[in-house]
Amino acid sequence: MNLNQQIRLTLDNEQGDIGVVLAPEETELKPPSMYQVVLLNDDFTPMDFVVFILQKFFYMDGEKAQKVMLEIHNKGKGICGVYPFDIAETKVAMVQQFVEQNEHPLMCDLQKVD
Ligand code: TYC
Repeated sequence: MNLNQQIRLTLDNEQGDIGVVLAPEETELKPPSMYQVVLLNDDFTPMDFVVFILQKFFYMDGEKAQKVMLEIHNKGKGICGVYPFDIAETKVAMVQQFVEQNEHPLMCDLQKVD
């Protein structure tokens, strides 16, 4: 499908055309910006709880979730997934709600990918 088709708007009355508006032929199309969902380390959230979050909300298998959890634990933060803004924002909200329900201090945030 050609997304750069020319848009031509013709305004007319009974006598004929009274005006034509042409949109620019080349419209620059950019892919949407992407956002990383990140988890931050803390000293209190149980490791198993973080592994559970990575599996439940980011669909990681047990091995991958364990690896990412340890990376966060050792380096201070880690990437859970990369999504368009609306999905990243929803994931953060879902994780935050689940964390609050379980009364852990775990922090989840999003960061724009350059
Ligand atoms: N540092 C935590 C502990 O030792 C584990 C942990 C890992 C906490 C990752 C948060 O995002 C986190 N229990």
